[in-house]
Amino acid sequence: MAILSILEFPDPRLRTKARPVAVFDAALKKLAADMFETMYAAPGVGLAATQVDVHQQVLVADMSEERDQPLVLVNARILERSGEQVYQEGCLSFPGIFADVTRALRVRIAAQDVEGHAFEREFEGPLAVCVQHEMDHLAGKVFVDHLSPLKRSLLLKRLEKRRKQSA
Ligand code: K1U
Ligand code: ZN
Repeated sequence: MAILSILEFPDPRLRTKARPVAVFDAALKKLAADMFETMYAAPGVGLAATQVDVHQQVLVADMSEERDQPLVLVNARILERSGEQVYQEGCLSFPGIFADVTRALRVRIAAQDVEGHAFEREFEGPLAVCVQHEMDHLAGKVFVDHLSPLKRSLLLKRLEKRRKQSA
């Protein structure tokens, strides 16, 4: 396994739309394993392939306390969304920046596992937030795109300031 480097905003590669996975081979299993290792090391609770400069529809997540409930979704699509929630989100591509984002409370997803087996699953609460956040990455979208222009520019200034301080 390997720890991959994570693209940081405003890297234009974060705007790439991921392609569906067509081949379920050993390379895909290695990508998922490397993404888990990268996510746990960061540390993070989710990671999209886009963030490690791989433009295929693969995301991983684990929001459990014990970090023992790994989830991989390949070619995920939202079948239904319901309700609304506001959750304070972070993003490994925006280190040190957090913002309240409004998203669906519940999503029903159709996806495949790394073997190519199709399944459907409903997510609710924080895990539903994480899945939607990662699916946004795969569509070339980032969490600050959900904010007002004023809030977004304040956060981006904060990100710039943090970068200057740590340079
Ligand atoms: O996609 C990413 O950049 C990962 C991101 C996922 C996410 C977090 C919160 C809400 C929605 C999506 C992160 O993991 S940021 C880091 C983080 O939230 C965290 C890290 C360690 C412990 C607990 C949380
Ligand atoms: Zn993110």
